[in-house]
Amino acid sequence: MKSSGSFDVIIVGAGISGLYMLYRMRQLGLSTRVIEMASDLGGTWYWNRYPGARCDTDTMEYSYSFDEDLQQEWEWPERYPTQPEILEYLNHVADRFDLRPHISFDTRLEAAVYAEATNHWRLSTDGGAFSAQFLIMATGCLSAPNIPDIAGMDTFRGPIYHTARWPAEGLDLSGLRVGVIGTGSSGVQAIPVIARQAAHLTVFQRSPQWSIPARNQPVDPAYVAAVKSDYAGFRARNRLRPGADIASSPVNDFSAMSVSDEERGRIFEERWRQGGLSFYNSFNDIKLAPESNRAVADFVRAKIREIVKDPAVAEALCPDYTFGCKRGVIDSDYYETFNRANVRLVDINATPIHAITSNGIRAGNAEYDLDLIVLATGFDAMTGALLRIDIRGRKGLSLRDKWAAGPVNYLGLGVPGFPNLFTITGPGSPSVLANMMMTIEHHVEWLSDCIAFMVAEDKACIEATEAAQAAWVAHVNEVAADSLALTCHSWYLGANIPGKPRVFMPLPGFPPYVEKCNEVAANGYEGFLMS
Ligand code: FAD
Ligand code: N01
Repeated sequence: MKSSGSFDVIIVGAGISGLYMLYRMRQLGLSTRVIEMASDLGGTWYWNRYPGARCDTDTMEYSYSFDEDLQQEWEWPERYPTQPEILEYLNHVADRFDLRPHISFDTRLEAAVYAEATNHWRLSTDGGAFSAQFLIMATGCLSAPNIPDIAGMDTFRGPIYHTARWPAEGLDLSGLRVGVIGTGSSGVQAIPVIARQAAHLTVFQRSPQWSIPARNQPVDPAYVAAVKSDYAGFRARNRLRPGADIASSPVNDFSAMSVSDEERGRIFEERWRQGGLSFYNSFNDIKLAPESNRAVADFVRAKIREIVKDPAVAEALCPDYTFGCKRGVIDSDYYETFNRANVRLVDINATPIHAITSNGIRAGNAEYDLDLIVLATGFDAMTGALLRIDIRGRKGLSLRDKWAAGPVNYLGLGVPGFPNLFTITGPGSPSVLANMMMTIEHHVEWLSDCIAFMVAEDKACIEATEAAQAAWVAHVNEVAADSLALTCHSWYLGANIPGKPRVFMPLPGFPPYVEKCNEVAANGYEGFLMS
């Protein structure tokens, strides 16, 4: 339903964040509308329908925790939920809590302007005009697709699909020669499935990937029963972890270098067999200490060489950059796929892509004939969705100008100069470095409490102060400075987008962040001015 009008609260985006925010605002009795550019709800799980798309957080952890009956009743079949299963779950949540009637689909927010005289945001969309006292951006951290600018793209005679814009009706790839550009999480999930469906697959790899076996399997009923016997306690324990996840596989709280070579190898093997992102918790310093990092990197490279039969292909698949400096990746048969006769790897560092032609892709001196091209090229992460909207705060201040040298804000939630505007999972918060179900719930609950406080105290306007922003940005930079994630090219740093400022955008460490947010609220929303 398209519509327009004036509301207490407008939420942009109907993904996991927007749906829960809507639920909380309706509980407060505020008139609320969600505007969503897609034709249906689900956000990430609506858009990413590529073959093999699924979550890499364990199912018992990647679901809402706010409603005990919901979490007790919902059943997940496997260790990692698939895209259709998560979409079905989100539709169930929307129906269960009667959220759908309050969402305007096919409505893209193009511009938002703060009107000082009325303390309202005026919104222009491709559907109609809206206004609201509070504007909540639930537009997603990984929602603005990165479409690379490759010469000749419009000359290709077949279709080109980005993984996050896959046709809803699906695609029959049988008999086709497919090219995939990109080997991040999306590419690594899609490549083995496409290889099984297509006549031939060519993978264009810019950076080789560190990937750990997912070891997907049916969920163990005994494990589910144990979690459900105290789901609240399980969630509480998760929230105490830096990544708000993997309660089932704790961090070994000692250095990789504190044990013998033999013991280190045994622990890596054990975690490799268990599979999943818990491999990153094999020791407490593999992402921090160079020597421990070298040990884990050598272990994974040895695994790649063991799995991939052609030594030249194996070498091309072995990364030489810091293990864990990009977002962790897990796979089902990724490296094994390169043993298939119908799969070819093209190292585009050695032979760069020059152009897309009518027949395929020209890289180095070769032309690869293709029927369909897949762009698994990721996202303009964390800031992309926000900056694609023309957002103007006090005195016409533009968010694009304010963030020209990189995003700055307070707690990842509010930006000085932009009153009554909040970002869920904004840069400067731990969002993408943790189980996002937990980081989203935390932001939504903090924001609803803040708005409830304002209603109770008869306050109409809230705005982060410049001083609070300056201290917060300094804090984020200081915490991130220790991270090996600063040492390589990744979307955390904006390095995947030509011209984007190189700033480490997320804040490592969920529990101390929650503590800080609690403290701010307990001190009457310290660092924000309310009037
Ligand atoms: P989104 O789901 O991105 O929703 C944002 C919504 O805003 C979208 O529907 C979009 O259409 C809408 N929107 C944006 N701009 C506008 C506009 N201008 N006007 C109107 N609407 C707009 N996280 C994990 O913790 N674990 C995982 O295993 C995991 N797997 C992932 C797998 C994939 C393929 C991807 C891409 C991400 C994954 N993530 C994972 C991160 C994931 O994005 C979050 O877990 C979560 O789904 C984000 O929800 P959200 O509602 O904040 O944002
Ligand atoms: O995107 P990416 P993604 N020419 O940016 C390459 C979440 N997620 O969609 O590394 C050629 O990671 C690029 O190369 P390089 C998760 O948080 C989770 O895969 O920049 N190549 C890289 O190989 C994840 O981190 C799941 O050198 C180009 C790839 O494209 C995030 O979403 C599944 C290029 C992009 O990798 C993003 O993942 C999917 C160009 N011009 C996504 N531009 C789960 O399993 C980019 N590349 C949970």
